[in-house]
Amino acid sequence: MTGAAVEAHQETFGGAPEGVWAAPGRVNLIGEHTDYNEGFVMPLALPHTTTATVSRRADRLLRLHSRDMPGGQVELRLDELRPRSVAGWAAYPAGVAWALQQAGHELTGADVSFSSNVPVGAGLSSSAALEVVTALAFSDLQGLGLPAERLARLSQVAENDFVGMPCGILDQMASACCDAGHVLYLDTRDLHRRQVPFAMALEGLRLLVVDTRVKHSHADGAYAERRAQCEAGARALGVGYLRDVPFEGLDEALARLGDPVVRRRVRHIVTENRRVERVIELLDAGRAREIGPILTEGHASLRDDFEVSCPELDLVVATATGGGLAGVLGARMTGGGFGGSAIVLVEESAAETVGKAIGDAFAAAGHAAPRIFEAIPSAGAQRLAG
Ligand code: GAF
Repeated sequence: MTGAAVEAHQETFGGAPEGVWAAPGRVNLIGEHTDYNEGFVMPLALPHTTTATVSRRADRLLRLHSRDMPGGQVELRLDELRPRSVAGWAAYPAGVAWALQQAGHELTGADVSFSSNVPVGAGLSSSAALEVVTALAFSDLQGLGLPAERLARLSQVAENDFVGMPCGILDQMASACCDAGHVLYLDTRDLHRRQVPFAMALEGLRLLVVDTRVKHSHADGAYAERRAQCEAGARALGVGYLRDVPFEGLDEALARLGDPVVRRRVRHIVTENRRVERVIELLDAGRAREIGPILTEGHASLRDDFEVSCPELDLVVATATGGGLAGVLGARMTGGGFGGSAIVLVEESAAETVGKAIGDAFAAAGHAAPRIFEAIPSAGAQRLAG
């Protein structure tokens, strides 16, 4: 991939790049919609990455090219970047350049060529991969030496303030900070984190990703609405964030909420944080097989209380966990929802049968065939060459 990326850079910009960087997509094992409530998440990086070949320029121009996106080269002036001034995929790297400058870091300009095999629109953080690879490359090339969590934070600022999507920090931290063979246990309040061994193959397990290939059009608006509902819940309960509502005090908290929708949203967040704690306890105790039912419970909460699932995601989970298949430990949607991907934890010996059953169920329901692959916990963002 590196050789082809270097060649593409040369063809596009007429000179060799100074380096090649990569940042991965992710799945989240558990802890969904908790990040903007200052709660807990547990992602793992995928082997799928976005690479960037970069060479510096001295004239404060940013020339961006993607081998996967139509439309050719995008040329921008660093001094003219303004929130929401760039459309399409280029908004993500441009937003990172803008966020770095807003934070007081000097950029001189750059030629950047991107290439990616992270599925786009699949809820697997292709946007975060694009942001984080840009942040790391610019930090390295401009000698900024920014630590991984700072790269993640600036990438989130780019997405929140430049692109205009009010996401939390789950995806950017996953792409910047994951380690191969591990899940990342992250407290989004202070970004305290711990790498937790997750060598499924050694335990005879497989984590399947099922990309439903659907993305419902209302996803962005509905995400912002969920966030606002959580903030309303926190205000009504007199806490800064829903993270501060203890699981033990949940019933009492729910009884104080008049709005049934807000009540459901609060219940999801508080129980989801508890589920992350239960999963981490089991993984720490070397009992990975037992996390399955907690994943499935998490799906029900996202479907019924948080209302961010969709028929295709529910079909994956129902088919996998409905009782007819041996070797399924648990399943849930992963990421923001309203389409995108689900994960299914299975015994290695059952992986093929389960994948086929899900494919058959999609065909029977008249849905396009899902894309199914194994989630191999992989490395976070890194410099590949140069
Ligand atoms: C999306 C967002 F970008 C994340 O910040 C997170 O909230 C996730 O949905 C849900 O857990 O991926």
